[in-house]
Amino acid sequence: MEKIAQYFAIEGYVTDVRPLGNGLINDTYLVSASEGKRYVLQRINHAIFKDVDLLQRNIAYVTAHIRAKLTASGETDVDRKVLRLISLKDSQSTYYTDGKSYWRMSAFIEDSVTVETVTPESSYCAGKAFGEFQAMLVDIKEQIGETIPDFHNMELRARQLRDAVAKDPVGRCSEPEIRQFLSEIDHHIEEMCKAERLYREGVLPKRICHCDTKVSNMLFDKDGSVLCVIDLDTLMPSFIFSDVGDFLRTAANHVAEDCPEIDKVGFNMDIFSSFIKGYLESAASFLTEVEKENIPYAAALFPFMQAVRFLTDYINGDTYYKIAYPEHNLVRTRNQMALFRSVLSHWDQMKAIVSE
Ligand code: GN1
Ligand code: MG
Repeated sequence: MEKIAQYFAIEGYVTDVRPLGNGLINDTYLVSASEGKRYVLQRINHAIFKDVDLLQRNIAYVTAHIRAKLTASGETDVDRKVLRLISLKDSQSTYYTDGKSYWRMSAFIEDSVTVETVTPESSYCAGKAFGEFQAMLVDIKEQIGETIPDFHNMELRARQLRDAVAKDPVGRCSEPEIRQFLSEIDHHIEEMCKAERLYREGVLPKRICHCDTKVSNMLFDKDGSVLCVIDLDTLMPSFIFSDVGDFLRTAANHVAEDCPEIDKVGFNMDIFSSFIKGYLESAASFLTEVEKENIPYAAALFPFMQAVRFLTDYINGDTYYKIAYPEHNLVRTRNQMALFRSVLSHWDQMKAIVSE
């Protein structure tokens, strides 16, 4: 890895490389260099992100666009508010490949922290930050492609679950608990595919979204404000529900997405209301009525979709998400289904908060 890091245009030479973060898809390392600068080196999961060229182009376009906007608005701390890709020493390319693995590097953002839980204050800041992020991208001219086609398409996720059940490659579908989950999912599947229907009817737009706004993909400053959103692989056209929903799925859950103590799982309405306040303040300029009135739906959709994805992976024999123990994906499914039920129980309250 030291050798790979040296291919990038870093200042000085590499003095240390160590694992960083807890992403479920890519492998991430923190690189220290002799001139005191630090960098993030990532091996891109090429089995999942098949078009690395498109992926890196998306990130380059979006970060350049945001950088220009921040600079124009007089921002003085631009380097801590948007990622900076480091290109190779001997070319303009923003990734290195040996034909098997794909690597990229960005500048490490100093004095930033990641958190697993948020306070209502930082949730408000996160809401504002996502609204601003989407608002800044409303006028981007470059074509941003889908790095994973139909990534947050609930109809596709439902189909993938059905396919997994039909194949049942490791014989997990006969477990009574799995049968129960499948029937509960079936009960809600039609209402949860609402976004695709609204899109087909032409009343719901796609916008450039981050599509992986879980709390651990945000860098916070020491005072709790949001510095920057990281993990930009899934930047793509999607419904705004993606960013609202995935943030709430992780931030408003009382526990982590893989906490096995299911009785502790629940949806925190203080986090919901402060996030929505921040988000509606900064996104008001472009949101439509249909988008706004479906915010409670977004809050329900994401735990549901994530449960479907974890369950699909469990049935498939754990081929997609990194797992730390054999039942990890099952525990994650239990957790996300419990969160989904908790969100549904707050429906009227959520509607009241949004309209207020
Ligand atoms: C994955 O890469 P990471 O760990 O930030 C996944 C998300 C899921 C999340 C669940 C490309 O995100 O969609 O919501 O795990 N990313 C991809 O923790 O599938
Ligand atoms: Mg991540």
